[in-house]
Amino acid sequence: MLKNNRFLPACFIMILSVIIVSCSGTGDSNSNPDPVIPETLYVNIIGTLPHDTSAYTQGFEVHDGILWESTGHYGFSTLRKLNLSDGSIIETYPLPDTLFGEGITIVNEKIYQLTWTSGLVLEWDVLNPVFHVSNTIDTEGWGICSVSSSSVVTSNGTSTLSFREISSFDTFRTVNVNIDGASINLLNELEYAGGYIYANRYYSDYIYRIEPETGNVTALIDASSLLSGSNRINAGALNGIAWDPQREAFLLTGKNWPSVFIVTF
Ligand SMILES: [Ca+2]
Repeated sequence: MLKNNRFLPACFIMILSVIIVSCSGTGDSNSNPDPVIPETLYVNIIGTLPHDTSAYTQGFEVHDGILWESTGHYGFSTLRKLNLSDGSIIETYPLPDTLFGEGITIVNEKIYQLTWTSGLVLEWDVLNPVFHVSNTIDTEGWGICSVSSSSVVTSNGTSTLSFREISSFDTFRTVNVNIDGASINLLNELEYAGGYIYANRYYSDYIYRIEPETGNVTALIDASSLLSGSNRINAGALNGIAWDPQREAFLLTGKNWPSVFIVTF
């Protein structure tokens, strides 16, 4: 018995070493040289606006005092021009029944609207919203945000964000969005503000704050408090982030939500 007990510490260290090696050797954790543990932030509601509950929100962006929204579903997809002060609809621009609207972003007075599976990128003039197909992409269109006057970032429901030239929509760089090395998939609506990309994740009440250079998630924003129990009944997933520079706040909504929430994190 005494002899066996002498081996217990050595055996314990060996087993522990095997466990540590097993955990650290899994998949993506080794592929990120500088993983980050994200902080958790919470939404602070400073106001609300009404939101059309028939709007299956896919894209949300503020530009020059106007709130622009893209909605989805075949036969119901639209681009919408909304009053930033009271949330009312100024104008609705329907898409053909064959197109399923997705994310939008605005660059150089042009609105770029993704479509889900058709690969078509629609370009609208801000002052005269009539669209034409400006480009195509070879993947599903989910979310989009502009990160400079010449480039945008798109999501396609995976963990990959694609950086694209606005002129061609060709991809010149990708990042894998991750938390401490583990990939985060189902990335949806996007927004670029303060040097970070903010992303909705489909079916999640969290917004992910992402470092554009690395794909590291640096903050998890818990937005689960936005909808009360009764308001959740017919509401879909959180999906709509727009930075409002005048209010210095984010506007958040979701698919078929009754409200737009004006929040800080
Ligand atoms: Ca957005």
